[in-house]
Amino acid sequence: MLKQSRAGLRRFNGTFRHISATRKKSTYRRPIVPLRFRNGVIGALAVGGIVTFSVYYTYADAAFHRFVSSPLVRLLLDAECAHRFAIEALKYRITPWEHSAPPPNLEVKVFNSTLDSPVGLAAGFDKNGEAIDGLFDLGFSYVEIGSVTPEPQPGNPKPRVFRLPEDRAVINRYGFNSDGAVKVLVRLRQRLYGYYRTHSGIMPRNNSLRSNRLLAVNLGKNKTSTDEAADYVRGLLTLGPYADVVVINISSPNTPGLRDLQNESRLKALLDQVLEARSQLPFRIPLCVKIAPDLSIPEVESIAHVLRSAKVDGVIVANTTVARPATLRSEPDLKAETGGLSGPPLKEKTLSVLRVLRKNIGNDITIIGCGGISSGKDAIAYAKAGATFVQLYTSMIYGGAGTALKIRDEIAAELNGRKWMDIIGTE
Ligand SMILES: Cc1cc2nc3c(=O)[nH]c(=O)nc-3n(C[C@H](O)[C@H](O)[C@H](O)COP(=O)(O)O)c2cc1C
Ligand SMILES: *[C@@H]1O[C@H](CO)[C@@H](O)[C@H](O)[C@H]1NC(C)=O
Ligand SMILES: *[C@@H]1O[C@H](CO)[C@@H](O)[C@H](O)[C@H]1NC(C)=O
Ligand SMILES: *[C@@H]1O[C@H](CO)[C@@H](O)[C@H](O)[C@H]1NC(C)=O
Ligand SMILES: *[C@@H]1O[C@H](CO)[C@@H](O)[C@H](O)[C@H]1NC(C)=O
Ligand SMILES: *[C@@H]1O[C@H](CO)[C@@H](O)[C@H](O)[C@H]1NC(C)=O
Ligand SMILES: CC(=O)N[C@H]1CO[C@H](CO)[C@@H](O)[C@@H]1O
Repeated sequence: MLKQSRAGLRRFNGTFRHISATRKKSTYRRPIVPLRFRNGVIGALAVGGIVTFSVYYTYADAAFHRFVSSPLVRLLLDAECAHRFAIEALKYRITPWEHSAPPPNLEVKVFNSTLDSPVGLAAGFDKNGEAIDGLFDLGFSYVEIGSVTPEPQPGNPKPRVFRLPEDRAVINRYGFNSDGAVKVLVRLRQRLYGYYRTHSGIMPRNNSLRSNRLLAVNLGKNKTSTDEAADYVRGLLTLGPYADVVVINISSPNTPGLRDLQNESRLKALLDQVLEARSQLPFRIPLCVKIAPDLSIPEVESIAHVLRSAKVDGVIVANTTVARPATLRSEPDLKAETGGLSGPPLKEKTLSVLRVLRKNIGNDITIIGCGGISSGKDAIAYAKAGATFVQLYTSMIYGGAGTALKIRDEIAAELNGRKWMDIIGTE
């Protein structure tokens, strides 16, 4: 039957017969030894290629990560899946790492500690403390996990994160999805036990478990909570012992009521309660406050006044913005999504809030710059405006795994031998 139909096909299509005949002929003629030899060469080249590529892959600043893997992830996955994928990859350490230490002129003295570079990761990327070591490996000198809420909560319905590629920006309304403080506590303790096991019971001097690096925990409040101070106190007492810095949030458009905290008397009462709780911890842990960029000059002045009198250790300027700058180039539908906007369109606004704050808050309180930083020049602009070091998030969404190192190298090039500490507040 089959033979018959094949013959029919041959009769029907002369070209087919011709091709199959040539193919058969050439295969028969190929001598067996050169074929093996050829396969051996191909095999050796393939193994060599895989080994070379594997080594190349481990370099976080390799062009591959910036121009191939990161765009590919953005092409294939929506914003939240890409985020989840990145966390999983960092958790299982299949991500690249830094192969050289930063130059000594990038050192930052802050919170009675030293950071080996001024480039940190902002809150919201590793919300549940799953990928801390992978993130330090990427070259961040400071990693802020969270926001962690006291109880687990799911956040807003999906979709809740949107990329605005034309603006290299992001809009998110995650709404503080969190595993909750207890689960994060378990992860932080497991990480610490891992350190004890591999370092024969040596007590680490800090919770980053790295030389000249700091681990911060950003605390949030539950959506349904009626007492934000109680939520922050609970977070501080639970997670504070496992952090080098604690950050509390006094701005959020997605958590009802949080923006109201940016009011002098309520803010003072909140900070007093949190600082009182801090005194119960065995170590004095630096406490920072994170503010929104959507503040008028009088509001910033009043916040500066409260933070100064409460004696917080630092201020992170700033969170995402609820505003939509006129310069946005993305489609109207996309721009209109509810949520906080992050990335370069935020930078000028944040810088101007930072300048007003710096002028009003005195020199004892550290300012950490955050918002739209995607180059060494941006980081230096923040330092000149008064930031002791900087954090980023959105530029890593577009720049991939090598972003921290790229910015670190660009800062070193811009500084041209000067010390980072010498340019702070010089504008
Ligand atoms: C997807 C996403 C989630 C975020 N989640 C949090 C959060 O949980 N807590 C927080 O304090 N800030 C959060 N942020 C704000 C960032 O920490 C940062 O302040 C802001 O994005 C500005 O920096 P950037 O322009 O470098 O991203 C989030 C930002 C993004 C883009
Ligand atoms: C740094 O140390 C000094 C002196 O011990 C102390 O007064 C100050 O509060 C510390 N600062 C921080 C941020 O811990
Ligand atoms: C943090 O602790 C580790 C482990 O003890 C230590 O090597 C490192 O120098 C410490 N880093 C800072 C910034 O204190
Ligand atoms: C923490 O602050 C960030 C930014 O200010 C905000 O997005 C987030 O909702 C806050 N989280 C909580 C739980 O308050
Ligand atoms: C602070 O950041 C969080 C996370 O992006 C966001 O939900 C919140 O709206 C921001 N708060 C502002 C812009 O006041
Ligand atoms: C701040 O809050 C207090 C108490 O809720 C209120 O009386 C006061 O008017 C508020 N101030 C501003 C500037 O909103
Ligand atoms: C302390 C507190 O307010 N906890 C709340 C946190 O959020 C969950 C879920 O939204 C609530 O069930 C808790 O009561």
